[in-house]
Parts: sequence; structure tokens; C-alpha cells
Amino acid sequence: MESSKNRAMPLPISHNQTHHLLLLILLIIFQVSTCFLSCLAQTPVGYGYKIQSITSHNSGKSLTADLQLIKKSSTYGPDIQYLTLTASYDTSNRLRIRITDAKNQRWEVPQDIVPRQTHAQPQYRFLPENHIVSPENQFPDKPISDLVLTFHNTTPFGFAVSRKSSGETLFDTSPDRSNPETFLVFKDQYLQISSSLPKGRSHLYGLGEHTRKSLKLTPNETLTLWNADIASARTDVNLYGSHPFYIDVRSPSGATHGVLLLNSNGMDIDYSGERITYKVIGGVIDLYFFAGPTPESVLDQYTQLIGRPTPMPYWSFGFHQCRYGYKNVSDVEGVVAGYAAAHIPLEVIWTDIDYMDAYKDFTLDPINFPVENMKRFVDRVHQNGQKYVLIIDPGIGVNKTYKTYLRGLEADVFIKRDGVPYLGQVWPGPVYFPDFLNPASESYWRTEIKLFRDVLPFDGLWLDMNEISNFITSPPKPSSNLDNPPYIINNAAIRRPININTLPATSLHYGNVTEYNAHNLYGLFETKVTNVALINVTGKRPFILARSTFVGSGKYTAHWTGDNAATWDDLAYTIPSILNFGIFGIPMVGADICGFSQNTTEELCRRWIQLGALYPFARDHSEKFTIRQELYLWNSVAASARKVLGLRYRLLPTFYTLMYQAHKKGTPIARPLFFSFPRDTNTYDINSQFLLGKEILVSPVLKPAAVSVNAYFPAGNWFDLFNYSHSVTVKSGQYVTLSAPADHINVHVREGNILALQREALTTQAARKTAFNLVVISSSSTNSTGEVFLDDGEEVGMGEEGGKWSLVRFSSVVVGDRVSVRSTVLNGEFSLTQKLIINKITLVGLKKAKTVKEYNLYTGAELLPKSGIRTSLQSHGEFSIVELSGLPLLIGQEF
Ligand code: MIG
Repeated sequence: MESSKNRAMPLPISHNQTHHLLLLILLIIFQVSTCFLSCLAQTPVGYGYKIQSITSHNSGKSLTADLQLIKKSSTYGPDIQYLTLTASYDTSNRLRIRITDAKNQRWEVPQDIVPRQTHAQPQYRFLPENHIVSPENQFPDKPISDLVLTFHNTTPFGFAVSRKSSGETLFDTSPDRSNPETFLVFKDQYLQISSSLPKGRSHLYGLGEHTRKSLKLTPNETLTLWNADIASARTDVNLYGSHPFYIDVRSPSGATHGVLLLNSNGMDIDYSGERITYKVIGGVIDLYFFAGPTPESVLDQYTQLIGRPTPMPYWSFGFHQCRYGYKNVSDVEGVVAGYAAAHIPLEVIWTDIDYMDAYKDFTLDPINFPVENMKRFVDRVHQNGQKYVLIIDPGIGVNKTYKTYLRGLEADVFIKRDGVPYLGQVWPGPVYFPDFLNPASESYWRTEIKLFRDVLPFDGLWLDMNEISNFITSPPKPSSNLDNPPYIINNAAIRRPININTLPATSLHYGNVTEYNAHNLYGLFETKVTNVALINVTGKRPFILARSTFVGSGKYTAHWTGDNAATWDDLAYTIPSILNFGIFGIPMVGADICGFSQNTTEELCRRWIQLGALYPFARDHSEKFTIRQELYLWNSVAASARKVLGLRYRLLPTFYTLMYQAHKKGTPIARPLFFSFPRDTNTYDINSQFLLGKEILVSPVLKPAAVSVNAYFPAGNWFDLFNYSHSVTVKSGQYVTLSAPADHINVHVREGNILALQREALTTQAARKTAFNLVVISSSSTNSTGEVFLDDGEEVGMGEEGGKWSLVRFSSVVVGDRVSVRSTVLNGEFSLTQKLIINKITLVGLKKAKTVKEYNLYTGAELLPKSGIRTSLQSHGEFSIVELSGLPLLIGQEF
């Protein structure tokens, strides 16, 4: 990080020099020590642009500005002299500002990844000097949006995006003339754009993938985006995915907007606290501003552009067990049996690369995982109502007896360099990598998946190593400015050359797209092709877990946070990581429970399953040479697992309904507290708690030997989901010390909610057959509401026309001494055919109830005891809990 002050400096590495890691580190140190004196004298990276003309089109919905370079600079290559800036309102809450070369087409994120309005190939027009520009040029003249664009007719020019309703400036590129880092720079391999931010009032979240202590960005950090196989146990370095998207919550109002730089090239993003500066090594500047003004509406607007999160199968919300290093079929069978014997729910058993024959995709190790035994194993898993997922790596072993390889050659689908497939090295030894940008890869991959699935009926695919990870580094081409770009991003936090342990930037994808441009997209394309293939082969909703992601990956896949370590720190960092992926539009996300690398401990694993059971995606996974960590191996871990997974399974309808909401509106399943309490500024800095949905608050223990937790509660009455008679009442947000004995995690739901719970079971299939308990958390200040979405859990679409599904809303009002509960059925089809019933209503949070009588809401008549409904009343402090059981309510019928 110390070197980040001098980022604009070109590193004095000649282009034809071999990039030696050690040499590079030495150079950086040298640079740090010498730059202090010389930096001020250094030639600026650029001098900015001035506006030549502005033309409005489309009755004010879009405009074009012609920009002209003010003065040439040679740092990081020659400037592009004429630029076109296009501003357009794609929707009333989305403003797009795109700046590119006026004369030549440049690389952009492909349309099939993020479909967007195309702008005609920019046409350069000569207009007389000073042709236009009124002093303060506002766009549009007649507002169609809360977002207003203003040009500053200064030299260099700048633009600002502000909110019409409040006058608040959201983004302002007006250069600070004393700081050339704030100028707009546009060169072939170096783009720079910088915005000031109101210090102390702007709170940024996003810009990943990194492991971070703090969810909120902290001043003076550089966020580098370049997909790399770097263990997520390392903090503050670029990891597996790239998401140049942030949300900005403004205090004290909590008004939130989002900003996406849609660009797939490597970049550094400097955040000072008062400024955000993008330094990008290619592509175009394509900025999208999402008006919000709530965090939820920003996510709705963001996923409207990049694609809604794909629905996940119902079973994928069960508990998963995996390990790198399972020895053979009976080892894995033993794990399934171990869970059953311990009565711990196990939904999905996984195998890592161990199952393969010499690490070749779509093969089985004939000795340890022979096909007949594997078939029998998977059949038995399926008979138990469980599922099986296996790993696939992108590298295809180069081996003349290997059919998948031969068919790949035949179809000519591998990534090339110098006209021949690029030869990398991964687990199988020498490999070629399928080019998922090549349309021919679709039928190739589909065929491989189908052939293998005909042998072994797996239920989902785990896509690892797709950064792309490469065990070797091929020498750069000495004369290539792709292999040796002039600006060196802070890859691996040591300005490591971009080619290290991946494909050289000069490798070529379909359509002559360079790896330099497409590198960050590979994982996304692999998940896209795999998703389509799985739908085609199975006819069902696919389950894919991918390590490498990009903007829009949520359309195809779930994600796990990669190689963490079995440490207390890493346990804590899983919360910011998971919350970030919700913000990136990938709500189905989890971290390796109990830790991947290093030996876990009983206590850590116990606390980890307590938290992990409430991750959207819950999987225990570990590295080969660590101790085993299946949950049944320690009594205390097993007991905690039964308790917390019990809660998870009771909450399955809630998780699944949150999936539905994510799929329709982009709202994350796991959310930062500020999502629901944006006006409570204390929530902006919380890293150790999160919300499931709107108002289920998870407050885990993250420290060894702790038996209490200091948890923040936004204003309201909160009820413990394990025991409704334990409640927390805070008039305004405050920290509360909660007891957290060894086997307990604090999970509270706020007043005003209605949860449709089911019973716990050992599989999701069994849990789905149980009757519902409608838990109504009453509030004297607001009506209570909730909803439940149900379908068969595996039809490809979710809640779509023609599908079989149910959506039921519940509401409850307290009037005087009466509480009414009613349902509205938006679609009853699925739940009626399943005859799903609510047999219990639990009223929580009632004030001082003494007796209970039931009335028919429509007739007003008191229900007689012979109705078969039993009631019970229990009081605790100022609240009472009333239970009505033995109810005959069909969930698909309004009551
Ligand atoms: O080179 O497949 O992140 O989950 O167990 C390591 C073996 C490859 C990295 C994944 C990890 C997986 C491991 N893989």
C-alpha cells in the first residue's frame, strides 16, 4: 500500500525486458524512495480535454459532446486527440456517459454480456473552435430523471452528475488543477477519470473482488481489478472476479446511488476518501449512474441493466459438504453416512478434483472412483433425496487418448497464441483452454457435459480455476505492448505483470479478441455456456458454482469466496465478502465453512457453522492436507449444526422467497444493515452483522472464547428466532450485549414482519412436506407483512408466466385488543396442487394479552372450540406469544 501514493509513475521497465518478479519488487521499493523528490517534477500523465461542441438529440434524452485534447503528454503512450462523449438516459433512473475515441472503434464489453443500447460508430465532426457551450450546460433541459448532468465549461472541462431533488452532487470530474491525477486522460492503454466526493458524507461499498476487513471502503486504498487465482485468505488484493461497481450512501439522508464503469480491462481504482480515480488499461469509459434513491432500488436498477440473478434450485439452499482430498468412493459414502448417523441435515455431497482420472475433466479415476461404484453411490444419494455436485476445471489435458481433448481440437475451440492453441499447465499437466467466447464452444461443452452426465447423473457443476489459473507463466512477446503494457496495475498488490500465472495478454479468443481485453470475462463466459448447456441437457434449473465472476455473472451462477483460511480473522471477513457479492448482483454466495486452508479447531468450526448456516450458500469445504472437518466429527459442532441448520431449514421458505425477490428485483439475500436502515448512519460501518432479507438480523460470535456479543440493533422490538420470548427493545439504534453461549448464535427478527416457516428435516425435500407455521411479529407502530414464494424448486424459470408457482402475501393489523391476519393469494396454483397448509399461527410481540378468542374476520363471529383450533398464551415481560394450532388453512387459498 505504501507505493500507492506514486501510482501515476511509470515504472522504468523497458518493454523488452523480461518481467522478473524480484526485479519488479526492487524497482517498486526504489521508486517509493526516490519518487518523493522527483514526483512533482514529473510530466503529468495528461492535460485533460476541452469541449468543442455539444449537440442534443432525441428531444433531450441524449447528447454528444466533441472533446479535444488540450496538450500532448507521452507518459503511458500518446493521447487520443479527439473524443466523443455521449450522454443518454436509458431509463429515467439510469444515466449513461460514454467517452471514447472519436475516430476509431475500441474494445468494449460484448453486447451479449450486458445488452445495451448501441451508439452508432462515433463520427468525428470538425466544428469551429468555441462553436458552443453555454457557461453551465445542463442536461436535459426538461428533466426526465432525478439525475442531472452538468458540463463545466472550463479548461480542462469536467462534468458533474447531481440529484435534482436535493441538489446533491453525486459525481464530479471537474479537475483540480494542482493535481494532474484528476484530469481526464485517454490513451490507447491508459484511461483515467476522477471524481471528487463529499468527504465524510459519501460512503462507498463495492468494487471487488477483494477480501476486506471493512465492508465500507476506507480512505487511501487502491482497488485493483484483474482476475487472479490468489487465495482469498489474503486481504486487499485483487482476487478471482472483477466488479467495477459501487454504491454510494450519502449521510445523513441515506440517499443512495450506484455507479458502474462497464469495462473489462485491468484497472486500479484509487479511493482517497475525497476522490475516486479510475486508472484503466484499455477499453472505453462507459459510466452508468443509477439514481436509487434507496440501496434496494439501486440494486433493482443495476440488475435491470446487467441481468437479474438466476434462480437457484430449492435444494441448493440445503447444507453442502465438500473436501479436497476425499480418497475414494467409500470415503465419500462414509461422509454421507456420518451425517445421517449424527442427524445433521446433509443435502449435497461434493467431490473435488480427486474423482478424476489424472485430473482430466469428464473422466473418473478407475482405481479410487470407478464408474460402477460412483453410479451406485450417486443413485443412493438420490434415493436419500440428496444431490451430488462435482468440480470441472477449464484446462483440457493435452493427451492423444483423451476424447474431450480430441473433440476440442476437432471443433477448433481452444484459445490460441501465434495461431496454435495456447499451451498452459494445470492439474492434468499440459492443457489447452476452451474459448468460451467462441460460439462453437457451446455445442462442444454441451456434448461433453451430456456424455459425462449420461454416465454419472450429477446435479450441478462447480467451475474452479477460471481466472484463468495457469501454473506456468509464458514469456511475454518482447515487442508487444499487450504483454508489456505501459501502465502496470497493482496486480497481486506488488504490481506483478498481468501475465503471471494466467494466459499471456497476447493470446487470442474468437474474433481476434485479445486476452488483454477479455481476461476478466473468461469465468463469466464459461458460466454462461455451462448454464445454457445444463438447461439443454437436464431440462431443469441449473446449479453452477463459479470462482471467477464479472459484471452480470449473477445471471448464470452462484459464487463462493475461494480459498480462505481456518482463522478467526477469515471467519469475520466472510461477512463483508458475502455482502459485497449481494451488491454485485450475485446473491447466492457463501464462504468455505470451517475454513479451507490450515487446520480448523472445534471452537472455530462450531462458530463457523453457526454463521455459515445463515450464508445464502452454505458449504463446508477444506484443503487436502488439513484435518478433516465434517460437522459430525466433534460433538459440540454437531450439536450446534443441528440447532442452526435446524433454523436454516425452518427458514427455507424465507431463503427461497428471498431468492425469488432477488431474481425479480435484484435485492440481495444477505444484506448490509444500511439496506433496511439507510437513515441510521451507525449502520454504515457494521462489518460483523448482516440481515437476511429485510429484517432478520444475524449477530454471530467472531472471537475465540467469547460467550457474549456486542450487537447493534436499529430502533424497534426484535425477537430471538430460537426463542420468541427473548426480545431486545431499543428506542433508537444502539449496541446491546447479548449472551452467546457456545452453542448459540443470535438471530432476531424485527416487529412488523411475517415469516412463513416450515419444520426442520434432514433434507429440503422432507422439510418441504411439513406444514407451515405463520409467525406474525406484531407491531403497535406498523402493520406486519410478509410473503412466500413456492414452486417445485427446479423448473427453469422462477415465477414466470406459464410456470407452476405460488405467491402469497400476508398482512396483520393490530386494532385495539384485536389482531387480524389475512392472506392475499397472487397465484395459488402450485401450493394448491401440493395441498400445502398452514397449521399454526404464532403471534409474537403482542402487548399484554390476557385471554385469547378467535373470530372469523369476515363474519365477526367467534370461532367455537369445536373448530379444532387450540390456543396457547404465554407472556414474557411486556410481550405475549399466542399460538393457534390445529389450523386447516390452505396456503393457496385466501383467508
Ligand atoms: O489449485 O480443486 O479454490 O476450492 O479445493 C487449487 C482443488 C484448485 C482451488 C479451489 C479449491 C479447490 C482446489 N482448487
